[in-house]
Amino acid sequence: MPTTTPDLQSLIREAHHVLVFTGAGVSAESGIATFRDALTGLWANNDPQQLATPEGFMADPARVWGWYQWRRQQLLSREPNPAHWAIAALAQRGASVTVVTQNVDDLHERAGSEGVIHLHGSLLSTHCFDCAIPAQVPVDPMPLDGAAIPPPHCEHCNGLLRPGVVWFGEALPEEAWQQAVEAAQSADLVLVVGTSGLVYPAAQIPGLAWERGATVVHVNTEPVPVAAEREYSVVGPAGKILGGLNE
Ligand code: BJW
Ligand code: ZN
Repeated sequence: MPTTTPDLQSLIREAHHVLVFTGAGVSAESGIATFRDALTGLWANNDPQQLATPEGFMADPARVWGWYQWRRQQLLSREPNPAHWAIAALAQRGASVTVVTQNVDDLHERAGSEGVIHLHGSLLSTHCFDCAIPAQVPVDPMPLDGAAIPPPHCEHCNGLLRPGVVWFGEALPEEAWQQAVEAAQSADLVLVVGTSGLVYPAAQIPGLAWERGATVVHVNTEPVPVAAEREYSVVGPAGKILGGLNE
């Protein structure tokens, strides 16, 4: 088991294809709550069965819609942090870079990353729960607090509109998943940034790359157990660790 800290600068310099696989931790320093952090995580105070499943939506659509509208409004007032900027800047260094994110925010895009692959959808998109046709829903002008708001109806079938995110028990978007698998198969370096790696199938992506010979580096505020050769854990906030790469 490698115990040394990897020289990230040289790993990046030598890589041909860098896959950056991100989770909620990459946006934590932008003020967006993670899911599973003990005190501040969204699931510390909310039941994911009620808020992030199709069954939860059917049981109480207004509660779920209100909660997501509040998160969407909050996202609009947040900014990319040094981790997002550093990830976008990797593409200027010569290597090809693919960003695969589990996040439903748009902070990678706002920092300048192109072609970001979203495995769990987007807080900013909306579609019909029944017919799946996309819809445009303006942001609420009034400040929200997460309280219940009845969702608007679909103009095609009168079904209820829902947020464009992937809930538990739902399939990941097919094209995004295929692109992520292909990126994992051709990457020679994977930076796994700010994810607990608990949610499947997304969590398989770093391992797929590792099986094909890639080096895997976890950047996380918590130590990540590494059982393998070519696998490292760098402990610290993503903004500090990755932001430091461009200094
Ligand atoms: C920092 C930091 C800083 C903090 N710097 N680091 C039993 C076993 C295995 C699987 C299953 C099972 N039972 C059910 C399943 C399947 C299920 C699953 O995996 N469940 C597990 C939880 C057990 N998966 C699914 O249901 C998926 N779909 C599926 O399997 O479909 C099958 C199917 C096929 C065909 C037809 C139909 C169905 C879908 C999963 C969808 C996940 N959705 C969510 C919500 C999105 C919407 C929303 O935002 O509300 O996605 S859940 C939530 O978890 C969100 C995230 O993308 C995802 C991953 O979380 P992430 O990003 O890792 O965040 P955290 O909070 O967990 O971790 C943050 C990390 O950052 C921590 O490590 C911190 O230490 C670190 N950190 N600050 C660096 N500054
Ligand atoms: Zn519809």
